Amino acid sequence: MKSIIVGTAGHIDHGKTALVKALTGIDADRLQEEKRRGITIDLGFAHMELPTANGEILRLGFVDVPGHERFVRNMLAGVGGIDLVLLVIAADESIKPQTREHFDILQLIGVQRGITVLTKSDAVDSETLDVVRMEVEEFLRGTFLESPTASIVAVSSITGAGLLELKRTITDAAAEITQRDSHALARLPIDRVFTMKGFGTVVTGTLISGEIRKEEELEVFPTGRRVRVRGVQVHGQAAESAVAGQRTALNLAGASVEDLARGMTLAPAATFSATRRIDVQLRLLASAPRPLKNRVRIHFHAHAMETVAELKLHGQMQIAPGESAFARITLPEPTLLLPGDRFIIRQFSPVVTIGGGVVLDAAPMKRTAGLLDLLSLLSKANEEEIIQARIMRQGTTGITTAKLVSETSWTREKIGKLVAKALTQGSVVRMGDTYVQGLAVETLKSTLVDRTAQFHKQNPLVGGIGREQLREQVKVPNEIFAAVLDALVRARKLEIEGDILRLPGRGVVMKDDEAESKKKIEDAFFSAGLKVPALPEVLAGLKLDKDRAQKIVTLLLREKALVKISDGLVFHHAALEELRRLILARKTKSSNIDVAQFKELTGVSRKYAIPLLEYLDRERITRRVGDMREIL
Ligand SMILES: Nc1nc2c(ncn2[C@@H]2O[C@H](COP(=O)(O)OP(=O)(O)OP(=O)(O)O)[C@@H](O)[C@H]2O)c(=O)[nH]1
Ligand SMILES: [Mg+2]
Repeated sequence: MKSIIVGTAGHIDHGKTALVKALTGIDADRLQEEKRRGITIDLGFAHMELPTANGEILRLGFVDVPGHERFVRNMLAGVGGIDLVLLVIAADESIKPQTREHFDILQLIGVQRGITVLTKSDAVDSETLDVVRMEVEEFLRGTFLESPTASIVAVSSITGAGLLELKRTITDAAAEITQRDSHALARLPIDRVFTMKGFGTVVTGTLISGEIRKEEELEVFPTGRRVRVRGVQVHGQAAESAVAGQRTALNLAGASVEDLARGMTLAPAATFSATRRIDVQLRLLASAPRPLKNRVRIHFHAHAMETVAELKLHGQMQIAPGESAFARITLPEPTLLLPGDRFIIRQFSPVVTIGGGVVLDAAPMKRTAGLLDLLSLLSKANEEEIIQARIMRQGTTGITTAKLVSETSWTREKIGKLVAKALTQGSVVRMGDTYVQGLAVETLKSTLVDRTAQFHKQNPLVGGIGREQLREQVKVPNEIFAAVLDALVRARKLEIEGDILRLPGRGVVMKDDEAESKKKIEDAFFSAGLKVPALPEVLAGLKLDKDRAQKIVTLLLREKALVKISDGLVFHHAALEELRRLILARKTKSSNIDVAQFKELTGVSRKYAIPLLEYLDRERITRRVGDMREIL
């Protein structure tokens, strides 16, 4: 069963609501004030089912919009999700201002299919009807409603003339419409919020993509509130789920009517993020009263939301009526918008529709080099290229699948398929859950090798560069750094020992005086046994400057010839081995030793005894028990 949304459009009093009623039997004017004044103020809804030529059932959800020029903003809130438009033109009045404005909006929003309905055919004679038909054909020339691609049907909602033909035309047109993707991630722009006795909070909207099931957890944008779907209704009947292209009512747990409003959007929890900046492709209507300047305030409408926003043209100071441009729109509040979303802009004052367009990027980056190229690529809609461009612009930072999902609204599966070829070709590399451009990885590899070589050159007395120190220099996420390092080690471009990275075969390069000093330091500690000299004294006796001498000590510590047991207290490892033997030998006599006995056994002063005993504790040769040590 196919579900599509039919919207009305057209000038005030041209018979939109009457037509919906004649088709569906439902009066879409639900407000008291509407009934009293005989005009539509806000969106109205209706539904019906029609059998198609091949015997299937077509489910139609209707969105009836107001024609009054003061309520265009309400019309805009409803027009977002429609698949098929009925452009209503009264035969006794022909084309009027809101016929034009609504039709402009439909084209800017990108509505692809529609039927032009000449209403009130009973109110005119056949000659007049023919004249109006010709005027209308002229008006529609070159647009998506041009005949014979789209039909013009004359009806009377009073006599019922033409209604059967219109129904047939609707089912024919519906057959040409591809059902919205119910496997995509769900998005429901909210157009109504109310409470219902026995149900609690209810929201309605046109489900523009995906599917929403009972018991599902959803996130409210932009507030971030989590809600649970207690119940789903489609066309006034309880259902297990609603799918894209259906007018949908949800009974929600976790939010009251005060927490929700028209313009908010429901989407799967923890999947998307709201944004305040979007890059767009924009078209100024040929009928716009003046050129569009850079940095102007405009009224911005997308889905069911509207706000005042700032518009900045990319690389242009202004555009003339009828022209297109790339632009950045800055919104006052974070909003859930995604590439492909359509929007309308209206002049700040006086308020008239002047243009509209499509969102290209709802996660624009700060760096602007190559921005126009990127936007032109994003506007061409080659999905493989779009994914690659989104990976590429992140450089060596890469981008996770989750972030790609939130940037594109494509599912993980779809993204997986779109990068598959690039992965085999190596133009994209996958590291954990992060995709990185192949070229960026290669650049990173040579940077790491270069930096290591540079380090060797500047620090000949150090065996290699610390892992973290190198990562700090290149500033890439740990996951990517680790993976690239691993690849370099496997390719024998780098060696790693503990936390130290070096070029293969490289290590400390010592000059003669340095080698001599190294030997002197080691000898001094070796011959001292446990009665070690103070380190600064030893270093002072060398011919080297302090800095190089300190590096040699670090080298000896790293080679484990010397061992540091506390601040400023260093021993030769042979002396500590000897100590270990002494202690273990004592165990044959007694399993305990106190500080005095330790001093006697080793001949060291108290100043050394305590740190040495603590060292032995750490090494698990002894264990402190009160004032004593137990030998383990
Ligand atoms: N004679 C005749 N009158 C019609 C026909 N359709 C609608 N009307 C009348 O035209 C008037 C306006 O009809 P609506 O359906 O409310 O017009 P609308 O386009 O919904 O108006 P807005 O929603 O306010 O823009 C009403 O008085 C209707 O009875 C028709 O086919 N023939
Ligand atoms: Mg109406």
